[in-house]
This record gives sequence, C-alpha cells and structure tokens, in this order.
Amino acid sequence: KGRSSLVVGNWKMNGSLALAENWAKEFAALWRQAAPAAEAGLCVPSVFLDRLVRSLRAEGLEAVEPGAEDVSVREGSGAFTGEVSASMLRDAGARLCIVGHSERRTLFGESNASVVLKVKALAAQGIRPIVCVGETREEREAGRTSEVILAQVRAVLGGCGIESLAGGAFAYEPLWAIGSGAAASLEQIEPVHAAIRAALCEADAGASEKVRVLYGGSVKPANAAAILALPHVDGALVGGASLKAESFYGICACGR
Ligand code: G2H
Repeated sequence: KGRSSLVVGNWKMNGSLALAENWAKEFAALWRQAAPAAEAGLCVPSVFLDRLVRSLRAEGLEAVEPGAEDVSVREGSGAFTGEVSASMLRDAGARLCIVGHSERRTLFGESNASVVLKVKALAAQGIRPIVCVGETREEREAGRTSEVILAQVRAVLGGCGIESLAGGAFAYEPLWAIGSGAAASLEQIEPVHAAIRAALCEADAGASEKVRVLYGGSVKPANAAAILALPHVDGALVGGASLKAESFYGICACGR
C-alpha cells in the first residue's frame, strides 16, 4: 500500500486553552528532534481551535493538521443558535473534522443521514472528514460486525459520494474498545479494515486510493506499532493518549 499513516488525536470534551498552547510547544520539541514519517492531526473542541492553530504556527509546526470534532449539518450562516458551521471551522484553521463519532451517534442522536450532510458541508470547505464507524459488543457477539460496518460505510458513500471523502478517512472504532484501555486484537482489526477497503474500491477504485482507513479505540504507544503495521490500517484515531503530547508523539513515531 502506498498511503502514509495518518495519526489523528481526538481530545473529546477535554483540555483547555492553556493545554492547546503547551501541547503545541511540547509536541514541536519532540517533532524537531525526529520528524515521524506519519502525517499527524489533532482535533480539539472548536473553542480551542484558534489557539491551537496559532500555537502550532508559532512553533513552525506546519506538519500537524488542526481539526474539529464535529460540525453543523447547516451550511452558510443564519439563525441556528449554538451551531458551528464548516466555513467557521475553516476560518479558525481546521483542516480535518471528525464526523459521526460513536459518542455522537449514541449520546446525541447522530444518524447516517446527518453524517452525510456533515461530510458534504466539510467537503464544500475543503476540510478533510474523518468518518467514524463501529459495532457494539452485542453486534460483534451476534456475528454481525461486517454487516453493521459495511451498512454505515455504504450509507456515507451512497449519500455523499466517495469524492467528498478524498483526503479524508473512515475510522473503524469498535464501541467496546473505546476508552476501555484494551484495543481490539490485530485479528479483529485487520478483516474489518480489509472489508472497508474492499467497499471503497467497489465504489470507485481510483478515488478509493485517496481515502484512508484508520483504527480507533484505546490506541497507545505500547500497541501502536503492531496496529499501524497491519496491511489495511492507514493510521489511527487516538482519544485519551492524545491529551499528552509525549504519548501522542510516541504513537505518531510508529507510523510509516
Ligand atoms: C475512540 C478513541 C478516539 P480512545 O473514541 O476517537 O478514543 O483512544 O480514548 O479509546
């Protein structure tokens, strides 16, 4: 495979303005000692985005792509209290945005339909989407993993077209592995990634080359090398371990 790894942090509802600034300083110091082959990105709460962008720029760290964790389904501007549009994220410097994280799907009623609208809104602003898919423990135990994952992937590909995902990614995040401390096993990860890759190729073999498939769910420096070395794994989405610059750098250093 020709794709370099993309390792993206996801702060979730954590952090502060001060952490954004200090994280950039610490990460830049590590990056300057040895720049990993992987591409890196960091998605933070949108109120911290501008500070993160400025701090990365002050450190001369162009290699790290700043990103957001969610975006409004609404495009343009208007009377939508509390919403943050893709164009606002772009204005603040976002180059990546997570869409349809399982926490949003299960806790905030996000559907495949809203994921499609969000991907379209991001694509219109040139922000690379990272679309999360994943099965519950019950679905896995019932032998329904590939059915569930492929339904989520095909709903997005059918709804917005593979071109909207160019430069972006699907992130396979088994719900039972998220924040658990234990990632899925290599034997569990690889076949799901291969199935997502096959669905991408089936949609459009040429365009599929521009879409990565990341793994997420308790990735840490100790397990990153083995996960990132899997043939169909093009990177990682990292929650807890992205809050510390040192551990996130340790994961980036395992990429190719
Ligand atoms: C999965 C992941 C990042 P963590 O949600 O999206 O979080 O690495 O904490 O399991």
